[in-house]
Amino acid sequence: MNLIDLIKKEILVLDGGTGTLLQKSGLKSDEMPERWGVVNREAMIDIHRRYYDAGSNVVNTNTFGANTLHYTADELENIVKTAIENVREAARRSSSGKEKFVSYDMGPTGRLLKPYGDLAFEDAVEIFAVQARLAQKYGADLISIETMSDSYETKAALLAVKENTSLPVFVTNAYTEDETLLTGASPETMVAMLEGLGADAIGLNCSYGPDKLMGVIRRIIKVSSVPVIFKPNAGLPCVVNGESVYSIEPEEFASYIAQACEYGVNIVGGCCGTTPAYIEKVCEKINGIAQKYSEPKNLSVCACGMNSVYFGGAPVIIGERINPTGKKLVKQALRDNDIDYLIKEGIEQKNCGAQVLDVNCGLAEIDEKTVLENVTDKLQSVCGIPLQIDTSDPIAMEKALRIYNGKAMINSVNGKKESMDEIFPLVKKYGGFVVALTLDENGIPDTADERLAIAQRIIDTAANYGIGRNNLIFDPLCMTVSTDDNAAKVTLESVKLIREKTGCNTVLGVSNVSFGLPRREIINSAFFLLAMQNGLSAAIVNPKSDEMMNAYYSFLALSGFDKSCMNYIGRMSGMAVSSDEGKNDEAVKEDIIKAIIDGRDDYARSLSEKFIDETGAMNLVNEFIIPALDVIGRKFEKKEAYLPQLLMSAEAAKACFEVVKSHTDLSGSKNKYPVVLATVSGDIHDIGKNIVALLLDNYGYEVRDIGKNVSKETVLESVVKYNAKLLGLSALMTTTVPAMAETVEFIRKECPGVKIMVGGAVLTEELAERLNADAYCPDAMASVRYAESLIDL
Ligand code: B12
Repeated sequence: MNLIDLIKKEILVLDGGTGTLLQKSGLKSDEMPERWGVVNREAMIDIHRRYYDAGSNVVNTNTFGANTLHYTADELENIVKTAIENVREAARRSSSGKEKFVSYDMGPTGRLLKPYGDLAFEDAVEIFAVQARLAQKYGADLISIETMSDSYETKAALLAVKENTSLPVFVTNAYTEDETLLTGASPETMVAMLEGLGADAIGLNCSYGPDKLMGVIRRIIKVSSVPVIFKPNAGLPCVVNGESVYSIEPEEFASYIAQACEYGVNIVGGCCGTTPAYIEKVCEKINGIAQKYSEPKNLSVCACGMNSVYFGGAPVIIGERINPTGKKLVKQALRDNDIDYLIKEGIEQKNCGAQVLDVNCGLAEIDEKTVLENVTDKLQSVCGIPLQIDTSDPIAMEKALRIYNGKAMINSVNGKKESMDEIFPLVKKYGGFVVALTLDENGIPDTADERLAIAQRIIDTAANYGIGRNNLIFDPLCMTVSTDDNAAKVTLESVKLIREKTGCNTVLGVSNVSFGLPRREIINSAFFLLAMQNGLSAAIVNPKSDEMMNAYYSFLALSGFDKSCMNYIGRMSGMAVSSDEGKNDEAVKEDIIKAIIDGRDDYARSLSEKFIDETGAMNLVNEFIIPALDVIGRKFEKKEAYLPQLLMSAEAAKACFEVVKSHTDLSGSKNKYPVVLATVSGDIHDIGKNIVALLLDNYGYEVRDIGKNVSKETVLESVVKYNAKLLGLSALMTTTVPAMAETVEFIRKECPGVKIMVGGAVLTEELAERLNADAYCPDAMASVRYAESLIDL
């Protein structure tokens, strides 16, 4: 039976972990598992066979890390071919009477994608594409993308599979304890994005034991229209007699899995620590539980790399400001490629209450295709809310949708055949929530009924492309009332009619209504209120306009969307505070700090350049850069910010730091003595250590900064090579304090003459003493004082 049909009938059983079994069969810790599986075929086939015998329908190939980053093209091809044959052979040898499928296993690259890491999105797509083509060539029945902890990399993998194969594809992510991916995406966001891209089943694997993951799996079940996969670990590992032992036994594990099936999970299995014994128990416990095949949820949603916005409840605000039409400064910014200006507009709109940002770069004199892609890329890395890709050029639209991390809003399609032919294939391929304008070859009709008729035609055509009406949001369009007395009235009727007759959401660019009239915001806000009262689901407005947002928050409070009027009260108290306009010194300081917190590197750099003479180089470090990093660090700790934001802030801090460097006089004579500086092994924080290096350099020391994540052996090598009198070690995490302890001990033993100072946010005087360091330096100045004290020794 075909795999997808089988899932409709019964709960599909995947395999369990392979790592432990491979080790038991002889894999050494320094061997590549994929290569091992090619050399030790019989042992490999036996592991797979045991899973089929235990009751698995689907067994994964031993190809988790089989990619071009780890293997040459020739070896990779041989690995994929052999790995698939191994599972196929195991299926043949198994005595189980169940339906059996061979799944090509696709794990993450192990690298972070740009802008947070160094791997370009298209390079990631190509790495996965090579594997996908081989998987299909050598006869896999499906592809399982698994253990992905970044939404953007997950998209790269899924896109590669869809573009290069016709195989069914399962996608599972690894979630953290706070129910997000490492880079911040929520389960709802992952479902929105992966469904949009055409995954056949979605879920989670690895992470923790099933007990800790019930919350995430229920959130996935609630929103997913495709089958849901649950493949957790056997609890948490602990080391007993040198061996990893997992905390959850097969019986308990299987009970959790059975419970998850009762909630609506459709595909089950195990990850790290699970064995054929777990799968056997799972099969026993789920026996008799009926498959609750996922019903379409018909949600209307868009998403960015972190969160999702749903439509159909309280109206959604879409910020209109990143659009050159009628905006001189935006035009100029687009001409000058001043992306930072657009980012500032984006952040300000978000802070004023926008939930989605419209992005329109349509200006005749620029290359819209390149600029829209670039602006989309930059905005999505710092703004943290979904984008609406707004262009009439389908090529520009595709480029932006391709690199978009999430499920975008798309602006727009209309009732003309040509428009639907161009836009719907893009919506189908990349996923998207698309604005549909009720106009066609004959223009915009005069009556609400005719606009409804166009909407119906668009719905029918979309259905032919496999796009549900939940992914359409109708814009019945509004002309100005200054030239047509009925313009607003017909539009309001259309909003109501389309909502009632089709059930679809509606959106309006509200400000069109007032072209040619004085005091436009007054009539705009009145029209906005009327439209919301007629059922408008979203509005493209200026969130920086008080009139519009006052109308919006009043509407929410008056219509029961604002519990205890909390948002209304919050806004009104916030307004009183933000009315201070003057840009005094304090305001400048706030701007630099905010630029770092928001991760705006260009802006942070330009502000630093502008004000460094006033503030002084070290003040810029102590009063701006460090406090800003403290704020983002605290937000990270409180889960108000995620790793991508931390990374973007660190980049912005670095940009300021470069300015500090270029303004600091490093010409002082280097006649003091050699100092080696390093951040210890396992720790990649180096901003603090760089400041220490800068200051010591400035004071005339011969600084040898050997970088971050440095092993104790390398530290020793440098201490000897440079004949250092003083060694400075940095560590910022509790987890890297042991590495610091080892390094100090090692250097003491090998090089007893060298003095050691330590620093970094986790250290204290007491801890430094325990580590047997000679000095603890709470800040960079302390390192200079300590270095000075050694001059005469
Ligand atoms: C920026 C930052 C990052 C950047 C680092 C970029 C870079 N190139 O350094 C990025 C985004 C990459 C990052 C990654 C991670 N980070 Co981080 N990060 C921070 C943050 C916000 C600021 C650190 C900083 O630069 N401070 C400013 C500098 C100037 O201060 P400083 O380092 O303390 O240095 C001063 C003194 O301590 C002293 N000093 C420092 N070193 C030395 C050395 C010597 C020899 C001397 C004499 C003095 C000295 O002088 C300096 C100048 O005055 C902190 C939060 C915070 N506010 O501390 C978290 C923080 C350190 N990170 C944290 C974590 C958990 C991580 C990650 C594990 C996140 C993840 N889940 O992946 C990864 C770690 C990866 C790894 N293996 O190292 C935690 C650590 C928790 C803990 N106690 O263990 C923190 C505290 C955030 C938090 N509140 O949870 N991070």
